[in-house]
Parts: sequence; C-alpha cells; structure tokens
Amino acid sequence: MSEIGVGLVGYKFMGRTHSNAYRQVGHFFDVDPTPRMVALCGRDEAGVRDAAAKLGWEGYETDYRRLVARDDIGLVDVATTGNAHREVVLAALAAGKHVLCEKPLANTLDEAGEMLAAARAAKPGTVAMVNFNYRRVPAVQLAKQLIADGRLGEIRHFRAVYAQDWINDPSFPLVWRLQKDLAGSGALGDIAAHILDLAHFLVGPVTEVVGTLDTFIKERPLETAGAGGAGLSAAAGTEMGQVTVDDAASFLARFASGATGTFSATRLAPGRRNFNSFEVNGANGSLVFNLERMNELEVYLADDPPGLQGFRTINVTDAEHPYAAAWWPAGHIIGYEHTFVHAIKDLMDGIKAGQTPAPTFEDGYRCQAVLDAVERSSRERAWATPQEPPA
Ligand code: SOE
Repeated sequence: MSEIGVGLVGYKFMGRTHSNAYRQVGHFFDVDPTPRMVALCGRDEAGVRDAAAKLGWEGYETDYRRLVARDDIGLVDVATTGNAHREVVLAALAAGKHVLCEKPLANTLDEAGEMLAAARAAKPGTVAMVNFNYRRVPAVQLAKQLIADGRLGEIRHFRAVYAQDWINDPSFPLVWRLQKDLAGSGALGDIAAHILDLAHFLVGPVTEVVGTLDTFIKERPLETAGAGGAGLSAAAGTEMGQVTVDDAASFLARFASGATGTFSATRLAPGRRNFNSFEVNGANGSLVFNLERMNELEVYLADDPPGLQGFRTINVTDAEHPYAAAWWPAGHIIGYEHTFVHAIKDLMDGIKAGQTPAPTFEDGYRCQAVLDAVERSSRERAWATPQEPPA
C-alpha cells in the first residue's frame, strides 16, 4: 500500500470539505495510494495553524510556493478564492505535482487556457482534475447511466435551476464571492458552473448560448476583517462597497447533439438554501434530480405499461449504484460531504492509473468557455459561441 503526500491550499468552506474527504476516503474505499495529509496552506498563520490542527493536517505552510516545493508532497489541492487558482496550479504543475482544482477552473477563459496548456505539457501520468463534486452524487451517476444506455432515447431538453438565498439579505457583507477581481463572476461562475458541468456530463458539449447577467443588490457593507466564516457566513462593517458581479445568471443553450437547454442560477431566491436541480427530457422518458433529495432520482419511462405510467422515485442507495456499497445498507442515505469523498477516491484511482478522472482541465476549459460566452451574450444581447479548447 503506497501513500501520496497532499498539500491543500485553502481552509475555509471547500478546504473543510476536502480535508474531511482526505480523512475519510481510506476508511471507506480501498484506495492506493492513500492520501497523507501533510500540510494545509494559508496566508494567515494563526488561522491556518488552528485549521490544520482542527482538520487533521500534520503541519501547515503560509506560502504556496514553499508547499509546492516540498518533496513530501505529490498532490496539490487548490481550494482557494478563484483569483488564486491559476498561479497555484501553474506552480504545482511546474513542480511536477498532481493537481486537483476546485470549480470553476479559473476566473477567466485566458487563465483556463494557460492552465489547460500547462496540464497538457506536464510529464506523462500527471493528473490534473477539476472538482465539480455534484457529478459524484450516485443519483447523478444513475442519470448518466440511463442516458448512456439509451433508456431515454434521443435527448431533447436539459432544464436546470440552481437557486440559493445566502446573500438575499442586503446587509450580508461584500465577501470575496461578490467581488469580480477575486471571484471572476457571481452566480454565473459559482453555481451556474455546476449545472453547466452537469449538462456537459449528461448531454454533451454546449455550442451556442444566449443569456443575461443581472445584479439586484448593487452595494453591500464591507466585511469586517478576519470575520470570514467557514461556510457562507460573514460579519458586516458599516462602510459600503460596490458589488461587481452578477446576483443571477439566466441563459438558453443549444447542444452539439441538437438538444436545447435552459439554465437559471440565482443567489437571491428566499427559501432556496442550496436548490440544485435538473430535468432531462428524452424521446422515451424523463429524469428529475433535486439536491435537496440527493439520494433519489425520479424516472419516467414512456414504455411503462398503460395505466402504470408515471414518475417513479428510485432510492439510489442500493449496493449496485456507484459508490453506494462503500457506505451503509440500502436506504441509509448519504450527504453533500460524501460527494467530495467520492471525488478523492476517483482522484487516487486516477493517480494510480496515471490518467486524469473527469472532469479534466479540458472539461474545466469547456465550462469556462460557456461562462465566457454567456458574459459576452449578456453584454452584446445576442447569441454567442463558446471558444473551442486549443487543439
Ligand atoms: C456557494 O454558492 C457554494 O458554496 C458554492 O461555491 C459551492 O460550489 C456549492 O457546492 C455550494 O454553494
């Protein structure tokens, strides 16, 4: 049994979900290599030292350049604010490390292109993966299998809503996700990226979009220093600042397959804490997924006998389903954090095989290209074509 030293950059919300996944994966899956939690990295020494102790890391660093240079680290995991993805990923790849980068890959398409080029130029066997965790919900894997098996026939529509409400209160402070220079965009890159990646995973490439980006709350109180919560909470000061990103992203899409898509992402939907949902309509059936009922997939098959036709709710916890056998007996459901454990399991398998598990940096680039096209479409009020990945 081999092990691989891990260095994780970032220790807030995604840092916590990734730390939990590294701690748990070897206890529930047979992974080789197993991850060794060598060092957590963050600029604030008191903060990262306390987080390293709490989250189970052997040590910490306050400069990612030192982290990527360490000989006892073979995998660098990037869970930082979006503006730091590019520099940390490029440094880690240049140092010959495997890389996992949180979504979205970058803040701009140019950055994503640089990162894709660096991943392609890395020595053979280097893994460079993007973490779109919702692909690793067993119910989403079942949706993928049913579509791939042709059970729905020709896919005609993909319809997704990702709605949250954590910034609906105008007194919620101007955190990094609301600042373009740190986050790249708002709901578009943060949560529309998720339903777009699911669309790519389930239906295939998007070839054309038309959309609108809108900001409803245009200024917010500045965050008080050091108040950043571990999740989506924060403390507000009295000085006000400009919101420089979208609160909501809505767009239509055409797929290379001929299917059509509708996407709505907002963080101003009171009552929708983390409502990530999609519906797929094919010639012979439909699928409905709702993250708030993440262990279930609703399936309608048109060839069910007359009188017995209707959506059935499949509880996707039987051992036959992906990842399910590693956890609990059928019906004993799993949660959001398990999707990160599944991602790290697949990452370890990829490192052993020397093959990047999807989503690769090419998948991350394709997602970024559609986000970029939606931004152009919103500016120009016209259909826009996503940039193809460089050959
Ligand atoms: C905030 O919108 C957020 O934390 C996203 O950044 C995550 O990717 C999503 O899983 C939950 O909501």
